[in-house]
Amino acid sequence: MNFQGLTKVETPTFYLDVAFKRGKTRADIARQKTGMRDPLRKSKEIEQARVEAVKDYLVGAFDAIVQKFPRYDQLPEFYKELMSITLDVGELRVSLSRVAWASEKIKEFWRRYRAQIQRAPEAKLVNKPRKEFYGRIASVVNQLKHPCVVIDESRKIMKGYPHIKTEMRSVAIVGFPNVGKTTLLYNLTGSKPEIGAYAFTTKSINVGYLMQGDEKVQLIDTPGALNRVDKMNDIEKQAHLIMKLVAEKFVYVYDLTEPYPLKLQRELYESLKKFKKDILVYVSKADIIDASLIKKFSQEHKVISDPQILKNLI
Ligand SMILES: Nc1nc2c(ncn2[C@@H]2O[C@H](COP(=O)(O)OP(=O)(O)O)[C@@H](O)[C@H]2O)c(=O)[nH]1
Ligand SMILES: [Mg+2]
Repeated sequence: MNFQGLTKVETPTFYLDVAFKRGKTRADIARQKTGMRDPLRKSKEIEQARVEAVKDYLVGAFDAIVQKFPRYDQLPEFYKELMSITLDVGELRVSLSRVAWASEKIKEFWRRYRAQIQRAPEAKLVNKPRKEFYGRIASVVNQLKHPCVVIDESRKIMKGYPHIKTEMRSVAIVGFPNVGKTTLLYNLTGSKPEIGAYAFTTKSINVGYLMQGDEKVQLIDTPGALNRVDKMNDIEKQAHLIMKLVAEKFVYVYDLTEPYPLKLQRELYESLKKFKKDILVYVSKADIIDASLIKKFSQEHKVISDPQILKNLI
C-alpha cells in the first residue's frame, strides 16, 4: 500500500481564486458568442456560464479530495493502527466530511441561483443573483480553512508510511541497531536500502522481496526494536505494528561482536516470544567472528550464520 499519490490539499483562498478565474474565462467566452440579439437572454447566458464554471471547478476539486483519500474503514489493520497512532483519525474524518458537505452546499446554491438568474425580468437584475452566489460560495469555502489543514497534514504524515504489502507472506528482521539487519536484507533480497554505521539513524522501514519457489515473500527490516515499549518513537511503533500485524515469522539477528551486550540481545529475543510467532536465529558478521564463538553460541540456540541457508528457511 502506497500513499505517495495523495494530492496536495490547498487553502480555501486558492480554490476560490481558481474558481473565480474559471468563471471569468467562461463568461468571456459566452460574451464573445455572436448571434444572440436579445440583451437579456445574452446576459443570462453569460452569468449562467460563469456560475456553472465556478460550481464545476469547486465540486470537482472537493470531490477529488474526498474520493481519493483512503477510507479508514477499508484499510488493512496495519494501516488503520498506524493512522491511529500517528494522526487524529476522528478529526480527519470530520474534516473530510466538511469538504463533502461544502461540495453539496455548492451544488445546492448553484441550482438555486441558476434558477434566479433564469427568472430575472431585466438585464440589470441578472448580476444580483450571481453576486449572491459568489458570496454564499465564498463563505462555504472559507469554512474549510481548518479541515484543509488537517487533511493536508494527514496526507503528509501518510506519505511517510512504509510501503507494506499486507496481503503478502512477510518475515520481519529484528534485532538491536547495528547488528546487521539491513545488510542481511540486502544479502537476501538485493534491495539497496541505507546501511548505516550509526545506531539511531535509520529513519525508515526497509522492505525487500525474495522468491520462495513460486511464492514471493516480503522481508521487512524493522529498525530500532529497543525493548522499551513505553518509550518507542514513531519508527519503533511502526516496527512493533509490523511484528504484531504483518509478519508471520521473525528472523532475530544476534551480533556476537556485541555492539550491544549479549545479555540485552537475549532479553530482546525473549521479549519477542510474546508475539507467538516462529523465530529463526541468525548470527551476523560470521566473517569477523571466531568460529568457535559461533559454535559455543549454537549450543544455546539453533543458529544460522549463512544468509543462503537462512534464505531457504524463510
Ligand atoms: N564484517 C561484517 N560487517 C557487517 C556485516 N553485516 C553488517 N555489517 C556492518 O555492521 C554495521 C551495521 O550494519 P547494518 O546492516 O546497518 O545494521 P542494522 O542497524 O542492524 O541495520 C555496518 O557498518 C555494516 O557494514 C557482516 O556480515 N560482516
Ligand atoms: Mg538498518
